Amino acid sequence: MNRLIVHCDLDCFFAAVEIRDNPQYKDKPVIIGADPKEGKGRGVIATCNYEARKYGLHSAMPISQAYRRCPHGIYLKPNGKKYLKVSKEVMEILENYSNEFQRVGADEAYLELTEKAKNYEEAERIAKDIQKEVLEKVGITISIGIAPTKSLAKIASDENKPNGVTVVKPENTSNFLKDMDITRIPGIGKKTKVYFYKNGIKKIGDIINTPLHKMIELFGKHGRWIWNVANGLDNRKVKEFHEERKSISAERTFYTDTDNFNELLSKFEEINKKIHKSIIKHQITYKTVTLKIRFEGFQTYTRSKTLPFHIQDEKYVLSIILHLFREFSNNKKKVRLVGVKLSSLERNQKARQTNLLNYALI
Ligand code: TTP
Ligand code: MG
Repeated sequence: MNRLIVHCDLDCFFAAVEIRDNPQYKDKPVIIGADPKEGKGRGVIATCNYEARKYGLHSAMPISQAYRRCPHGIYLKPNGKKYLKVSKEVMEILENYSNEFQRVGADEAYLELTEKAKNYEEAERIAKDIQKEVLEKVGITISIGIAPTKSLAKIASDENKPNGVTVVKPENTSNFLKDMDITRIPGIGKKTKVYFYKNGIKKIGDIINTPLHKMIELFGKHGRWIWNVANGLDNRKVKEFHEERKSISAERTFYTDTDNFNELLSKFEEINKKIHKSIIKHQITYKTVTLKIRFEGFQTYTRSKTLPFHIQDEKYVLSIILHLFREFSNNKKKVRLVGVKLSSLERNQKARQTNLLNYALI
């Protein structure tokens, strides 16, 4: 089935925010980064607007070099706090457009519209709505790519910057890619490209025309990955939270060790409530519930229960925890610490509501 993946990337993000707040800079080259100190400054450019890019300026260029090329530019120090706030505002808008949302860094995000949009035309209309809403509410522009895979959507969002929408339908993929320099593939930078160039691979079309086994022979695993990208093969899902996030947990230590059941119960309730606040906010579901318990003398135990499906249910988790806790109820020692961990996380899954049948599964 054809997927509809949208990649959004703010245009010259830091510079755009400064221009929004200082409209007098609008048509001037604006450079955000280290202080140029009239050409003697150290450090680099964080970003610059498109006007400054006309002078060959770009991110990571030494600021002294930038100053030589563009001494009349407006040089500003970054204001990280402000950009973080703007980034949050933009992400709040974007995540309303799909339940399958993945933020990447401060100014990029993926949305999966496969379920939501009937076809590429509808996805394009949604992309234009996104641009309009971001501009109206936040005051900066965003470029958007729509394609059947994440890597193609990212390449597409970069195609018509600033303020562009680029649609790459599955049947147009190789036409869209074939004349591009290989550095347009995310992950191939100026340094890595040399190796590919040496082997006669300069354009993405060269990758498409090389058999997979040859790419693997020449470039190993990396060769397989870029061959897949170039051929529109990339199954990665759009996730709503970072892949590194494997679990959500919390624990509490008692002021004084205890064996009072009511005290233990209220601690479990407190921890469980705290975790679920975050779980609900991020629309996460889980399959595994783990109890952690530490007795006086530092003996620590964990016990887990994995369910056959993902759920999001605070009461149900508490009942599992109490069930797991039963094993320790005859322990003569007092409890020093209790913890709860929820893992095997997933997002965008409809959480099953608890019913009596679920309880029977404990
Ligand atoms: P990018 O999206 O790479 O750049 P950009 O948004 O400024 O420009 P474009 O229109 O090409 O997307 O990065 C987003 C922000 O991250 C950028 O505004 C500044 C910051 N950044 C750095 O601080 N250092 C860097 O080397 C890069 C690449 C970005
Ligand atoms: Mg950007």
